[in-house]
Amino acid sequence: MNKIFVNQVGFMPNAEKKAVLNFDAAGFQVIDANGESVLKGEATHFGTDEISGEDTYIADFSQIKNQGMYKILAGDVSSASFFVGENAFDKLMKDVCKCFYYLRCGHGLDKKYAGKYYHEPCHVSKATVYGEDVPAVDVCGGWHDAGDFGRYSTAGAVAVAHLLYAVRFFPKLLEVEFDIPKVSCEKGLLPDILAEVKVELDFLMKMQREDGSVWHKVTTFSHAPFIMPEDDKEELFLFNVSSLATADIAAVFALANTVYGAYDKEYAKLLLERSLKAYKWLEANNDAVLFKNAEGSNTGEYPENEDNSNRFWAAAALFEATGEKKYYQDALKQKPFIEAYDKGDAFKEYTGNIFTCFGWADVAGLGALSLILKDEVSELYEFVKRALIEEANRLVRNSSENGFGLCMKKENFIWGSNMELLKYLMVLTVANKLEPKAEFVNTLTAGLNYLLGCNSMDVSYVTGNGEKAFKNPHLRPTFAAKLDAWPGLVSGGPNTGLQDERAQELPKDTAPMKCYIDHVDCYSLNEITIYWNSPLVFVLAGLM
Ligand code: G3I
Ligand code: 9MR
Ligand code: ZN
Repeated sequence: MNKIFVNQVGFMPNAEKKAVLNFDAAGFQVIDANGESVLKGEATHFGTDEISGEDTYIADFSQIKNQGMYKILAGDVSSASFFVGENAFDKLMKDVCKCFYYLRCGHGLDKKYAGKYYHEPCHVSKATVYGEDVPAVDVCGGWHDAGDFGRYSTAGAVAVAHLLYAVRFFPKLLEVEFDIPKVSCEKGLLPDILAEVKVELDFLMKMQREDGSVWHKVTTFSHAPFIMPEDDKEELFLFNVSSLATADIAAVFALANTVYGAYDKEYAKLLLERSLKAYKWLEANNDAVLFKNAEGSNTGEYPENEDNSNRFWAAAALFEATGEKKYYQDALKQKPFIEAYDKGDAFKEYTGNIFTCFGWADVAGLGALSLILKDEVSELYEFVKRALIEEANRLVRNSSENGFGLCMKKENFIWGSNMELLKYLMVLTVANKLEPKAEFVNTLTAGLNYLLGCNSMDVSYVTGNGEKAFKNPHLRPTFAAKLDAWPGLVSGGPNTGLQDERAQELPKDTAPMKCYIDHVDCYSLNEITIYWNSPLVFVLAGLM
């Protein structure tokens, strides 16, 4: 079918603006809200690329700078409408941030803020320590991870990190208000983003044992059916501690110490104490303590093969927070291990430089961000700075290989491909701060365009944002309550792995960009998680 793919949300006035046609039109026009044609142009033929399988034509309408709503017309085909203006992403940013509030676990959501998405207190019972004969533990609070009700320490720490690094790099994020309950602190009220993040930090503190180590996760034994969170009354289990979770928590508490220090000295002090306590445990336990699901349990595993990138991040974050050289030396010691591991990983060539990875498993990139913030010239600083810039250059090169200007290769279309993309957009954001370059900004813009509708599925991967936004996330509460999904959720996106039953109905030779179905059953294509929303906050904060 003839289609015009375009970012369905909007563009900043000075941004490069491109749409993609999958047919040969005589020309295209940009139509404003009054139906007037404001620009006529020719689309350039790019050809067929392997990620979309479409024969693409690129329509450049960068000249459109006046604020307003527009759409593109070519022959008898019309695109979705979109906005051009300085505040193009204001609603999107608020929506994306508010999702963390809707995912809160524990004390229930207040109707005043949650409206129809209100729910009763959930998962408030104490959790049994799996396989140990000790009293049950209160770990009430935090955010549900995703479409499921699990709460996982490494995933939570990484989501918090994206948000707090965003605050550090782009303090304007502190001004974003998204209608959540206010929280007092020594200096008055916390900015909304910090009030929301504190919910997860408080929970993560409860996940830390007396000895400093951190439980990998708290979940029921098996995933709940599609019911409301308050109806999930199965026993909660705290599964084993891992050095992965312990290192990630040491890192994120060190980062939070700096951010919260400006608002609440007592809270910041507590965060640093907890970070140091986790770090001491790591020092006393040099061998990696990895994680495997208990026999028969099917909740998220978040497995990792090594803990070097986690220890690197913890050391770098503590170096940044305290200035103590010892932590710098520790980070430096991890570098060769991470490099050796990276060399042995067949996946490397697709994910890019491991020191620029910000995912739930490879967290060395988060350590890099701490070193960049520290801004102290050193071997490691120079190394990560170059890694970020070289990776950004690689992404620019990737973007010339397809009609969508997308910085992804076919191998990036795995479970959570939209996060692969968002991680790349974070790299481009930081690289552009280090060494501003038009190509970095244009590649970033094209990536955001893809997420918001300029893709061969013709869909915006953020709920409630865009005329053709996806509608059926794999998400328990809204499905159980028979409600539309709340706005601002980022879908996992296309995944050639087709790792759920319904996804397997797609033909085997489906192009990577089209390995997607907007169906609630498709957890490997259409789930949502906290750490797919958080990098979008980082990227939007950068654009602000
Ligand atoms: O690292 C491998 C690579 O070597 C391989 O070539 C490539 C292609 O298959 O896959 C890479 O591994 C993928 C891995 O994620 C790393 O990104 C796996 O295939 C893929 O199955 C795995 O998916 C993870 C999924 O859980 C299943 O474990 C997702 O990243 C992760 O986001 C997701 O997390 C779930 C939680 O378990 C439970 N809560 C919901 C959440 C989101 O779906
Ligand atoms: O709903 C679960 C989702 O959050 C997870 O990402 C996914 C993989 O762990 O598992 C989903 O639960 C499915 C379970 O694994 C198998 N039976 C069907 C469940 C979804 O309805
Ligand atoms: Zn809950």
